Amino acid sequence: MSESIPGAVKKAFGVAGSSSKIEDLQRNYVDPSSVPKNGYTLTTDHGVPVSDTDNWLKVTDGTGTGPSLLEDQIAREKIHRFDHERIPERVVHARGAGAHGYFKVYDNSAAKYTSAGVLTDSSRTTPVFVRFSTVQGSRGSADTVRDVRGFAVKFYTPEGNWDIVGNDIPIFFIQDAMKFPDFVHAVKPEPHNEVPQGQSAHNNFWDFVGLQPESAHMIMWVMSDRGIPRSFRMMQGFGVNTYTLLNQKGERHLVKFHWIPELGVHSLTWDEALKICGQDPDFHRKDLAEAIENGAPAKWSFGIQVIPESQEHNFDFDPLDATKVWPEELVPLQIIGEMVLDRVVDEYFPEVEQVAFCTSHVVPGVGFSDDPLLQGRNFSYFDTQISRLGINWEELPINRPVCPVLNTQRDGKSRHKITPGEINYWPNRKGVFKPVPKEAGGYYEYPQKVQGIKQRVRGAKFQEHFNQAQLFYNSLQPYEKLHLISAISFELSHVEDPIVFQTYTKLLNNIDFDLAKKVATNVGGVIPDKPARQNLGKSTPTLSQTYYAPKEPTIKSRRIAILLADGFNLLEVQALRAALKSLGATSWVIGPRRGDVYPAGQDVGVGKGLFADHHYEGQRSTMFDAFIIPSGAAHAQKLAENGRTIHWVREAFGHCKPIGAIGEGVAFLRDAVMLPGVKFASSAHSSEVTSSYGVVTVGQVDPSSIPKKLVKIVQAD
Ligand code: HDE
Repeated sequence: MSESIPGAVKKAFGVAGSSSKIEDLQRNYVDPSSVPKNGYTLTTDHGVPVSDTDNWLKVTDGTGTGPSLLEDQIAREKIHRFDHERIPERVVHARGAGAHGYFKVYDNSAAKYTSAGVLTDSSRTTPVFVRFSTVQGSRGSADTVRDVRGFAVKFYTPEGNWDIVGNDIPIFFIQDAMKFPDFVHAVKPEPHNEVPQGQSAHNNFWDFVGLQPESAHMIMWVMSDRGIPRSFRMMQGFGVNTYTLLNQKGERHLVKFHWIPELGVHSLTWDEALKICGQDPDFHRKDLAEAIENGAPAKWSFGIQVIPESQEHNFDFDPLDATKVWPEELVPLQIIGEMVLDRVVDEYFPEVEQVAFCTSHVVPGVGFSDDPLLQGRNFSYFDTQISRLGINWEELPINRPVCPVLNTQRDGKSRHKITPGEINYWPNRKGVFKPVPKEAGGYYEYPQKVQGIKQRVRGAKFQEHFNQAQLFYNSLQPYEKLHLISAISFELSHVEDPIVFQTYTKLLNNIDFDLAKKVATNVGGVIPDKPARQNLGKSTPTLSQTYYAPKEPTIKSRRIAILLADGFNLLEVQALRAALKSLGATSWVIGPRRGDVYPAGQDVGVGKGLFADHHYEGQRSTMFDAFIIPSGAAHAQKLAENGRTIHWVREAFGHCKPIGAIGEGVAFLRDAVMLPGVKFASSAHSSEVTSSYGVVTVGQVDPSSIPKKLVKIVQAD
């Protein structure tokens, strides 16, 4: 490849993040830098060279104005194409971001459960494409809203595509797929005024979930910090539904799929989430790309929880009920592999918008269960892809498998493939399109015995809705409980109809008395005088996101700001940046202007200062995980005279961010910012002071040691 090839195309043809799927996609890449053989640089869609793409054909009298002519087929083509650029957005999960990567299993330990090569063959590297999404908002909504996040993974295996269409929360709002349209209508903007966008804080949603107690457990999760993740890269993923694994011996196990992020599970604070919605609505989308492009691929370990079919009825919950978790002390999680996302997309629409997932897409060795939510999903996804993309959606580059697709299915709108030969049926005289026996790897259904009465009913254990909602609540850290109480209170405060917020505050009393009292007091609901149900006091550590902190604290891929004014200490800042880089963090200089900021003792002049990435108004403290104020008398004085920089620090402190300061930077914190509850030693050059709010101030120390101190605190965030 020549050096002149632009970045996007070079990436496409280069080795980074290459896989059989990337090579497959390259077949469709357009290389804008390669001059076509005919020498044309701009053509119509039918390849005819275009001499003017700016002026519609007109009749003029020489002045250049006059009626435009409909006969201009080149202008018409351009407008026609534009008019049809949009396709229907996804009815849910409309807003998303995606990346390419790979999946590997560590060994063949899952072979006792499944014959699927993707889960048992450790010599394989399976290409994947992952799309993360919010659920409620439309395609143009903000990333950091309170919502469930979609976590959909497409594995391109030699046995065909396998999709785990999951979420960042292990359970769901409803038990039976037939309720899905009601649920989605209730949570989406209300029909009379299309309000609200990107949130569930409204009458209809809380009306529905108040009358639908099976949602109680999911409400606890989505109102917890899980609903406002710091990053897609710091979320767990779950298949949610119960699938099955089928082994070589023909034995079947129930299974749940889990993804655990290498960086731990972290959230924004609600105040940050609200502000980022306005400051940078693409925060999560950009975070994913920024980390990958800065050499910090996103990584998850992959685990399975397995229940032998014979033990399906041994629990006090039904393992086929998607509103329940399988507590890990009852069904241990077995980590068997990992997934890495190491390559950003090159064009959003053909990759992220056109990718289409189906829960029904499984490979031999993986199957379905009678989970009534999954059964309905297996119908719904294929159906929705037809309306979004057309019946030949599986031929689109991002969706097509890396293995051959051979069958008698033909025609339909926008058929792409040309299949030579006169045979399009089976059986046929030539023996083509011959079914593959199961012994040779053909997909087959487990011979499940089914008998019974046709009825519209739910299982007996599906009727219990509060035990696990309570288990989840009890498992949270005290501060997580406070966040949850604030979140429900925020939402119910936006509910105007008293019937709705009163119903919900009553319902909460089935989960926990204290929770119900606090929320009811905040929102003017029904304050209970005694618990509606006893709190059984059960908890399990794996439900709190604090459980997933990485063994070794890390600052990798975190955004650290260095707050500067003219007159700062340059050597110190250089040492800091080098130390941050070596720990895998990115550092950003925030100064009075985007451009040169001048260190102490340095003349003002072009190229003589340190380049600031943003000015104080350009990026707020909410965009960073931690920040540092270096020393320098003039710089500290200027920061102290500026209301915005003082606000910067106070705001970050309010969000419990680690703050590092050196020398006069400490004095700025102590004298100008005046953080409540933080005690400083008397000298400006004090030794380290750490407050419970996560502030670390550092006096006369080696600046390169600060990032390591920040690591611990960022981690606890
Ligand atoms: Fe979905 N869901 N869903 N869902 N879902 C869709 O399919 C549906 C459910 C999930 O990035 C739609 O392609 C039904 C649970 C994700 O492209 C649609 C039911 C879970 C995505 C659909 C559910 C999910 C979707 C809309 C109840 C977590 C985005 C566009 C039975 C395990 C995939 C589309 C992407 C998308 C139907 C419930 C996750 C309409 C009927 C539970 C991550 O087909």
